[in-house]
Amino acid sequence: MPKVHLLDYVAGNVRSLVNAIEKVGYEVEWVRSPEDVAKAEKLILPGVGHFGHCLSQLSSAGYLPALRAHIDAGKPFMGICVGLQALFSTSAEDPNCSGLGFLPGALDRFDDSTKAVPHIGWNNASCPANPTLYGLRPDSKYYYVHSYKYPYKKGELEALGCAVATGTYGGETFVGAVAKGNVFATQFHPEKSGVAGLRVLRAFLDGSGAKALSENPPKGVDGGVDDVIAREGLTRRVIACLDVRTNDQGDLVVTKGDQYDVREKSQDRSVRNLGKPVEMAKKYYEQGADEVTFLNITSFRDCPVADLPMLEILRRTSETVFVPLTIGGGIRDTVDVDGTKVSALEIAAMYFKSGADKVSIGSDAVIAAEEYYRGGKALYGNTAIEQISKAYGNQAVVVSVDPKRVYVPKQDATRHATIKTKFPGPKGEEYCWYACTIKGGRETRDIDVVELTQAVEAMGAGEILLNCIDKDGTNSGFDLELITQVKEAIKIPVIASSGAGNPGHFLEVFQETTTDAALGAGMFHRGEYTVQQVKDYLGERGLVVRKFEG
Ligand code: 1PR
Repeated sequence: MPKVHLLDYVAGNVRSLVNAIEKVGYEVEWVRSPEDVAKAEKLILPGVGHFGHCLSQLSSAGYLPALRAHIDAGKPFMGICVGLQALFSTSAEDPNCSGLGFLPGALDRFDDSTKAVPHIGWNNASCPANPTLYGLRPDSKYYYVHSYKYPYKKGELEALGCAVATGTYGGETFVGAVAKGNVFATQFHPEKSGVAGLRVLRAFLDGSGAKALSENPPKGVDGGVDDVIAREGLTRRVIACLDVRTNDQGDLVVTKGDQYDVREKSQDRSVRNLGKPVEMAKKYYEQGADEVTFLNITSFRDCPVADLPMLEILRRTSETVFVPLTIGGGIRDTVDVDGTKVSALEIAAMYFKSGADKVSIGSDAVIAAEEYYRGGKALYGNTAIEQISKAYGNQAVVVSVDPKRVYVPKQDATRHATIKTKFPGPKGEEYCWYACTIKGGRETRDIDVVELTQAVEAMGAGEILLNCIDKDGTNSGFDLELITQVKEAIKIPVIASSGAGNPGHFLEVFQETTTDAALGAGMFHRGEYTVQQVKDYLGERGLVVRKFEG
């Protein structure tokens, strides 16, 4: 197999990139020292996390001169995500740190006054002057996850000889991909962008992208993307969620509860078995799921360090599923069966190395948020959320919330953030608040969803997976009131979850709330609807969705 060198300077969560490279027929050779860069013909610099962290790591390990030399020698170079950002001079994310300076200019942060930041999801990378630049297609969508971006100014980079593809999010047009000579970089993750992304990787690896660019060179200032053409491209994300647990025979199965009760109603009360995790994840990927989430729902009892089958599930899934994979359950400091202490960060690292792109933290986030308020909102950097987001970036940390309605007769009957509900309680109560629970809903805590989500946002969580125990498995639609309350409280993206029973429920949650994504489980597992049917339904009604490319 032909080879490509990969510079994994950060934390080792590049498993999905390695899988994608292998999928398109190349073998990864690891760069272990600056001397290895000189040996590389084709080099990929992936990037995760923080600009400053990335650049200072590269700098202290002596990589910067080697990277510049590789680029100056005219050898193929590809940067991904922070790997694109590293090509610029500076970033507002860490003004004290310099980039490679291959391109002039400073990155800035998305404006979060009117939209969720980070920008997470599927968006365009379109280059009207060169529509097939490195395998890009105008109608394809690519998976982005970033808070900082290079703002696109028509003609600026083109005047320097670049071909530029852009995306637009909340009125801000940014550089989605840039190519100049031997250098190509994407802000999006090709390895997580399904078939569309694999095409881009292949175009870099087999040299066809660079060849086509030399035959159809950038058109200078005239090749710029017109503001009028730049259109809002972020799609509505539809996520398939698989609750996984060990059944009574000891096998890991996909299950699904009704209000978190996953046992059959029949007399034997066995764990409901809806199928095999790896096969089902692949099926949803092929139906067009924009992300797949695994929740290991017995993990609050079982130590995940011993839970090698779950790691194996991730490894196998990431070989065939090229969209983001999230894994939740049991991410907290723990003690292994042999008495060894294992930190949440170490557990997360195992999951990332096995192919996860994000980890989802449930119970431990609630405990951490309670301590945050007890300590007067002080942050000490010692929570799982802070440690994992520092090492892998905010985008890698999802907090899964399991709230339950608590009805009250009056708005001020509790210290908690109440809402007036259209669905009064059993005694006609017109107000309710949402209490957070831990251990899969078994224990209710005195903290509400507003408090929890604001605390974890402050700690560095990048996204909220907002379940609702009252709605879970009911097929009666999402809890729009809950979603609205949480969306108003925070800036990070929210995934609406629990209650989806048909495509109309997805349309409703996207139209009636500002949710950033919506997740379904039971309706997909029971075969009532496919992911594709949901997306077709949304698309037919004018919502922007990603079409699956086979
Ligand atoms: O607390 O960090 O160990 O994480 C445990 C994780 O497992 C949490 O994310 C928690 O939500 C989840 N969990 C624990 N017990 C259950 C259970 O069902 N008994 N599942 C459980 C949560 C909720 C959703 C579900 C949606 C959509 N499942 O993921 O998929 O409600 O369902 P629907 O579309 O069929 O209505 P920790």
